[in-house]
Amino acid sequence: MRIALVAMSGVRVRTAELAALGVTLPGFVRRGKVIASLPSLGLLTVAGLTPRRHELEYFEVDELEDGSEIAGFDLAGISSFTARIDDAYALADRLRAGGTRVALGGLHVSRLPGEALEHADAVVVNGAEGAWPRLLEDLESGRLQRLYEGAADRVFESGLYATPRFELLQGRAYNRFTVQTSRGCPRACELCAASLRITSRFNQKPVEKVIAEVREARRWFAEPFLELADDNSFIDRRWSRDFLRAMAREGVRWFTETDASLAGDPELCDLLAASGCKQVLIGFESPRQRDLQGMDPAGWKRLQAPRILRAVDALQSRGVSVNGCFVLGLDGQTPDVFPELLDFVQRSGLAEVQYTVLTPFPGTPLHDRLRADGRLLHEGCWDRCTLFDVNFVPRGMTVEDLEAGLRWLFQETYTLGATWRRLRSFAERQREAAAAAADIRAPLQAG
Ligand code: B12
Repeated sequence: MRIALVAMSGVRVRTAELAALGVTLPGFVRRGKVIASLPSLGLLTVAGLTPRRHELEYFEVDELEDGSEIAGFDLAGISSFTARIDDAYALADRLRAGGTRVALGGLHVSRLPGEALEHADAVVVNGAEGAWPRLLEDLESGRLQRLYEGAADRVFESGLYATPRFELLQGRAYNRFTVQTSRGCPRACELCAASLRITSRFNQKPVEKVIAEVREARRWFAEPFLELADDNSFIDRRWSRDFLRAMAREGVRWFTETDASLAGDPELCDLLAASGCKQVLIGFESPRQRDLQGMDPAGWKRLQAPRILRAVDALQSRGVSVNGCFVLGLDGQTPDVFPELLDFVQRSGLAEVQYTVLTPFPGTPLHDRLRADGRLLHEGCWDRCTLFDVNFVPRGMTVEDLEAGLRWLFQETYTLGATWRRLRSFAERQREAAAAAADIRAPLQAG
């Protein structure tokens, strides 16, 4: 069969004032460009699970005029997050009208398969592992089912998992690629739409498998920057040490998402710096404990709040920059949060900062709670799930306060001067830390 794999790429913001700010503020534009240039690891994984007798082609939706380029295919597999699911459905409708069968997969449709089935011949929920090969067999033999349930557990085990097919990206201008080392996060924060919602437990890939994938990807990219497509990379400390030692030998520059707990482990921080890790993104959510009430079942994030400055320092003093993420619109927040947060960010020395709006993604406990309380503004308007558009009634301020506060924070934080000051101050620390990291790396590379 000829199969098209279509990634719903690009990042969108709906609110006009924010979209306008997005193209004028240097610090914002810079980050936007960086993140917009990632291929879809979900689809490359789907490709890996496709028997070689089938012919595959990879498309980024933003490179298409109207979808008519996807012609002569027996099947189109479309992957989308929530923010662009409406575009995915519209494309699926067009393709089906033209006679192409369509299968939809990914985080959004895994939560709402009924909605997705209105636009697809088949929907895959959970991971493609354990489902996609069956779907292809059924389609070939004329017995395509409507719903396929993929594995939600042990996804990385042989027999279920397949290495992503990075070679499909050949000839494309990506400067970054992703590799996944784990799926899920046990913290289970109320707002998080990450993959624990499609996995029944935390899944960890063996270190050798990760390194084999990094090497495979590097065959197709000249000087690549690696992003780990994880929800929280360093949950398992023994695995983390082995992984970081192995990465030090690969000589790759890389980035990942983690929680703040690794900062309390000096050996892990040293290994992180020596491993080539350039930046970690940490969802601190708020520096104020009162904002974090009920964030996660164990109250873990709340306990971390007073330790943020120490955590940032532990990592940045070793030359690993921290991208600190903060959420606005939490129930404990009143309008005084905006100046307080700005003051905190300025004192923190954070090299990068990201502010997002509390967002009720489908399938999250947050979505269900806000819905039950009648606090959702435009229910089912998924194109508002951008992390920047307000789609709920905040408790401690008005919607207008929240929107204005967010814009004000952007204007204060992402000017050329402020961005430059943050990066320059981190660059100094990075220079100071370089020698220490090299000393730790040398024996690891020799061994
Ligand atoms: C890398 C990443 C990005 C990259 C994506 C690059 C790309 N082209 O895919 C970039 C930086 C561009 C990005 C952008 C955004 N992201 Co993002 N991102 C991630 C991250 C960290 C990893 C995604 C990943 O590669 N996972 C690994 C793959 C293997 O998993 P997967 O995609 O789920 O695919 C598996 C299954 O879902 C299924 N599957 C997926 N697609 C298909 C298709 C078919 C046909 C089949 C059969 C199966 C199938 O099979 C795959 C293998 O098992 C996730 C966190 C996470 N846990 O996923 C957040 C995450 C996906 N992002 C999120 C968000 C909110 C965004 C933005 C809206 C933020 C913004 N405004 O900038 C945008 C949305 C852009 C858009 N076009 O919609 C949310 C999404 C929540 C949601 N329900 O939509 C997540 C979950 C983070 C979070 N915790 O909230 N992101």
